[in-house]
Amino acid sequence: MGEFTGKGVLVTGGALGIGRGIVEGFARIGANVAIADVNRAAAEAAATAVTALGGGRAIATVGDVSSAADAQRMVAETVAAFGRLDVLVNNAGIQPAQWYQRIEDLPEEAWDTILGVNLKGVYLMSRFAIPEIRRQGGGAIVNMASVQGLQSMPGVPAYAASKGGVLSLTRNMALDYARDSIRVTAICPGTIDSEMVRTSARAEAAMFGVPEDEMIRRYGGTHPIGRIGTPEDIANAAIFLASEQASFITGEALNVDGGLMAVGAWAMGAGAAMLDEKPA
Ligand code: BMA
Repeated sequence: MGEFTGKGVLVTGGALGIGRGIVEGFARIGANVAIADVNRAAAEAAATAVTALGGGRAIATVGDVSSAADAQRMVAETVAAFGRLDVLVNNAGIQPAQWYQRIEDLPEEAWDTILGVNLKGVYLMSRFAIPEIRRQGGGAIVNMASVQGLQSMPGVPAYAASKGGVLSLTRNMALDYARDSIRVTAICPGTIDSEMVRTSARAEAAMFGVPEDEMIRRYGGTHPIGRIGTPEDIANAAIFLASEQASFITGEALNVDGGLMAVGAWAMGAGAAMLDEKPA
């Protein structure tokens, strides 16, 4: 029996990609996991598949994290199903490829939508989850930021701003809830093999006239470790940060990026090709 057996975990954007990896990771170690997602079909399919793994139970709770009413209901449904909420993973995030634009061209709707999910969603879900976590005597919130919150790639102003905001909000929440025994941390993933990145790869592959897998290979080449990450890479970090082993860590962000932030801007240019040529 591990520390997460029977605990309640809520993962936003839990049906696909990084979120799905985190859901599976927690379920395998015995946690009951609520899969919060806008995509009902994907959330329900994920809940069935994850429950079949034989660890903790998974349920689907459908809604939009940028809506206060949905956020409140998704937290309530989680507590109704599991009787408790110990860990919130604010993972839901969007980087819509049709809005890869500089701010002069970026429609206001894009700004509001992206900030709504990626940043306001963290505020809303946390707002409703915190009283429930406090009721258990404490717990953890893990926010999905990005290396884009520390540097930026071109053409994603709203996304980059939202991720910088998530890092600031993480520090603030860590302070405000430290004495409630609620630790708040963030993860900055590099490029991860997720639906979000695949959509982006397809759009860029069409732009450069190369196959999608070639784009993925190129993304991998910019990471010193020589590949993009997997949802499991992020799930392992999220489980650690939520666990007792991280009991003295709060307000901190962990890069899980194959060395991308260590190499920095060098990876953008000739560096990427040089990394590719070097023996591993
Ligand atoms: C993520 C997304 C990806 C990108 C990765 C590394 O947050 O922005 O499109 O590849 O960061 O920069």
